[in-house]
Parts: sequence; structure tokens; C-alpha cells
Amino acid sequence: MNHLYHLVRGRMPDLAKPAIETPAGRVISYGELDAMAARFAGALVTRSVVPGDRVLVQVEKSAEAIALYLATVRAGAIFLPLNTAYTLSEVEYFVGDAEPKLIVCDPARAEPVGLLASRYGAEIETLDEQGGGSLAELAAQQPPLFADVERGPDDLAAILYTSGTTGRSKGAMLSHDNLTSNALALAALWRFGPDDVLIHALPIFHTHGLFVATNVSLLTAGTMLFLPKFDADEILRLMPRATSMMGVPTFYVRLVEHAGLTREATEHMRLFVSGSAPLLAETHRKFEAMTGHAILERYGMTETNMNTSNPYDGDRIPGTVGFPLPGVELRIVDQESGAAVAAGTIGMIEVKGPNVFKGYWRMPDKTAEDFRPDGFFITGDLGVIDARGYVSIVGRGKDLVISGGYNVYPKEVEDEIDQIPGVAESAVIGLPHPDFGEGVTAVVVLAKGASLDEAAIRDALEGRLARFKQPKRVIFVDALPRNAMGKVQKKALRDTYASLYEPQGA
Ligand code: MLC
Ligand code: AMP
Repeated sequence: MNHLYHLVRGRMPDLAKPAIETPAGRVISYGELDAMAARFAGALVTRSVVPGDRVLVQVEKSAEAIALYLATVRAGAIFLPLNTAYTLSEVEYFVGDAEPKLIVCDPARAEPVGLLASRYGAEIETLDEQGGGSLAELAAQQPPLFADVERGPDDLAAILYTSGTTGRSKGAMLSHDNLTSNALALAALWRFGPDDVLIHALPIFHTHGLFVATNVSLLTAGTMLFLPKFDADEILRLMPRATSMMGVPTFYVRLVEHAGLTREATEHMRLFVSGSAPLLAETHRKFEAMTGHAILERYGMTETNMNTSNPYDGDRIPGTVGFPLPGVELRIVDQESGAAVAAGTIGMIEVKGPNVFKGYWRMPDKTAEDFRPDGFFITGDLGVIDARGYVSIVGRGKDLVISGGYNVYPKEVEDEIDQIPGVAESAVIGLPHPDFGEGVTAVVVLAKGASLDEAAIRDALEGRLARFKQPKRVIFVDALPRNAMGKVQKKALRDTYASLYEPQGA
């Protein structure tokens, strides 16, 4: 049984049990979530959504947004969530590429998104952060029961876009089996069960918050404490009644800076998980010294769900991402030739298993490029396996910046900067950042006679790129360092400006 919703329903506890609680005191039981998802599924069908259709969703975090996710898979359609920070021009690309039947957006954006929808022949409905809006109104008129559309294990449940190192964003096609197999593996490994109360402060438009956190909790009949966003005070307030939390490294960086983080404050917690970006060994050690908890670091990506995890029992080693999950094959190969490397040698990480996606939406060539003939997916991450079998990520073979757990592709930012009148060329790099792990930084060469400053560059990017992608700092240089082949040497730039974000006096 691989249908995501069949599994959720099959594992539902007592229907009165809370599935989601909000800090404002709202409690949504499993029974209510089930009925809500049925009503939303009915609403989707009313809006002519049929199996295989894409439902593109750019809404704030709410229990209703989770119900919409469940409703989409119940209707046999494909859930396509988008970061709420994306600008209209960014959204337009996804609409054009995915050709959704229905777009669900925040009421505040109904007008411009509505125009966009009509241009691309899509329907539009709205959903706000309180769970209101036109889609909720339509759902309220539907019955609380819905006959779920049958889906096979390889049928798609979701498409999540991930930007490309060159060119366009790619939609990673994730099947029901990709999602269920991974959530079940994680739930077993991390010992999730009905007594778990998970602090959920992640956004729900990415793998981490939507699949790792939400699917694991729903498939184990747990309760999620649903915060709209990360808030250290609120998280510490909730810890005495929670058992677990999943977060990106920035969560932990901020928590260890908080005076309220103590052994007593975390006494009721049994598990802290970190992923989506490298957790500094220093943060791991500080957190353990302050709380007695060793953060469990795991490694995944949009295309593959989770690949490896430190053990639940046994050493959780700082700076490593642990062992391949049960059912996941992982190997390290030579980046150029693809040949296996000697044990203990750094190389490209490749993975294969039920967790690995079905390819990029309507990009067969790109898909073929990223898979080996024997079915292994080339992750673009560089790693090494030690004598005990622990995997460490030691770098990236792809030009990518990860800022606070969000991926930013330098090429996309460079393309925008290069279009600004007065800019000759640019290089975008990630530099060590005390809060975000890496800070997006632009190194810009101005055209002869141009006199742009940092503010002018930032202003020009407004509305074109989501704020988290915009450079935190802009550095002006006379020329970019290049090698003999004329390729910009980003490593040289990263070395030169390595301490740009170091706190003053550090
Ligand atoms: C927000 N801002 C960021 C940012 N998040 N800038 C850079 N990087 C980020 N990640 C900017 C905003 O644009 C704004 O800028 C300012 O910071 C304050 O915004 P905010 O909303 O108050 O930020 P904050 O709540 O502090 O958010 C930081 C954060 C958040 C780290 C808590 O970004 C977050 O929740 N990240 C999680 C991302 C995630 O879920 N990744 C999983 C991907 S899945 P301005 O200029 O407007 O003031 C994946 C696979 C896997 O990777 O393995 O899991
Ligand atoms: P995304 O495309 O948003 O899914 O990001 C996936 C990328 O995040 C991976 O390819 C890795 O580069 C990175 N990543 C995820 N988890 C970790 C981790 N624990 N340590 C280092 N990098 C990670």
C-alpha cells in the first residue's frame, strides 16, 4: 500500500487525537484533518482538477494548507508548493513550466496572480494564513467524506522545484512511493510514535518541513506544534510539552545564543534533528554542552528525500551525516570518470533507492544527465566515508549557496545582476555567515564610467528575486579573477573575502 493518504488514514489513531496544534491554542484533531482534507478534495474536483493535474500552491503555513496537500493527493493530483518569498516574476516561470490546473495563492496576491493564471489558462483560488479564502469557502460546501482516487506507487504525489546550476529551475517529480518509503524509514529509525509531539517551525513548501517533518508525524499518529516560522522564544516555551524538533542549522545557531537554552528547558525533549545544510561541529558541541542532547544530523535533497542519518542509538558524530538509510544505496565515485574511488577518498556522492525521484518534469535530457546507466543519481555533493561507515559531506561539486537552509543558485542571481545597466559582470558566491551558514555575496565589476553603489544594486533586484536570494553584501572590484581558460575563480574570491561576515572584533 503506497498511496500516501491510504497510509496516513490507515495509521490514524483515535480520531479525537490532536494532529496539529497552533500556538494560538487551535487544535485540529485527526478526525477534523481527515474531514478538512476531504472537503478540500471535493473543492478541487469542483474546480475540475483531475488525476495528474498540478495544483500550484503559494500560501502561508496553516493547518488548512496541510489539508490542501492531503486533499491534492487524495484527488490523485500533484501538489506543487512554492516558497512564499518568490516574486511574481519567479512564480510566472513555474506556472508556465508546470501548467497547473489550479493555482492557490494568498488573497493579498489574488489580483496579479489571477492575471497570470488567466494568461496560462489556470483556475485560481485563495487561502490565507488563518485558513480562510475562496478555496476554504468552496471546501465548506463539500461533504466531509471523499472517495480517494487510486494511485500506483510510481504515480506522482508532488513536484518540488529546485533551481539549476545552469539555466532554468527543474521540477523534481516525487511519487507516492518516494514519499511513503522515506517517511516510514525515518519514522522507524528515529523512533517516532503516537506519543511524539513535534515542534514544527519549518516552512511547508520544502522537503524538510513538508515531507520529513509532516509525513513522519502524520504516519506515526503524532502531534505537530505548528509555528508559522522560527521563533526561539516560542520554541523554548513549547519544549516542556514537546518531544522532538526538526530544524535547519540556523535554528540551532540561534538557539545556542539564547539564554533560555538549558538542560532543564530541554528535559522533556528526546530528539533534535538537523539537516538541509551543514551543521557546524562547533554548534553541535555547544548544543550538547548546554542541553545534554546530541543533535542528530541527516542528509537529503529535494530529488532524493533523505539519504543518510546519524544513528538514533550510537554515536552522533559532529560534522558527519551518518549512514545510508535502510534501503538506500550510497557510493562515492570519481567526479569526472564516475569510477569507484578507494575507501576513505573524497568523491561525488551517488544514491539509489526507493527515495530517489522519478526525474525532472518535462526535462528528459537533464534527467538522463543526472543518472548513471545503473540507476544511481548523481547528487552534486562531494563526500567521503570513514572506516566506521559514517558519511561526511565535504563540499559541493555544484555551484550552489545554501543560506539558512534555502538554496540559492549563483547563476540565477548573476543573470539578474548582469542585466542592471552599468554592470559589466558579476560573480555570486557564498561566504561563511554566522547566522545563515553561508551569506549570498555579489562581486561586481562595473562598466566603464558607471557609478552604482550597493544600494543601487539591491534596489534593482527588488521584485525580481526573492529577498533571501538577494546578496547580503555587494563588493565592487576592477576585474574578476580568472584562470587560464577564462573561467571565474570563485574559490579565490571565497578565500579573499572569507571573513566578510565575521562579527566585528571577533
Ligand atoms: C529569511 N531571510 C533570509 C533567509 N530567511 N535570508 C537569507 N537566507 C535565509 N534563509 C531574510 C528575509 O528575506 C528578510 O530579509 C530577513 O531575512 C528576515 O526575514 P524573516 O522571515 O524574519 O527570517 P527568519 O524568520 O529569521 O528566517 C530565517 C530562517 C528561515 C533560517 C528561520 O529562512 C527558515 O525557516 N529556513 C528554513 C529553510 C528550509 O526549510 N529549508 C529546507 C529545504 S529542503 P529582508 O531583507 O526582507 O529584511 C532541503 C532538503 C533537506 O534542503 O535535506 O532537507
Ligand atoms: P535542496 O535542493 O534544497 O533539497 O538542497 C539539498 C542540498 O542541501 C544537498 O544537495 C546538500 O548539498 C545540502 N544538504 C542537505 N543536508 C545536508 C547536511 N546535513 N549537510 C550538508 N549539506 C546538506
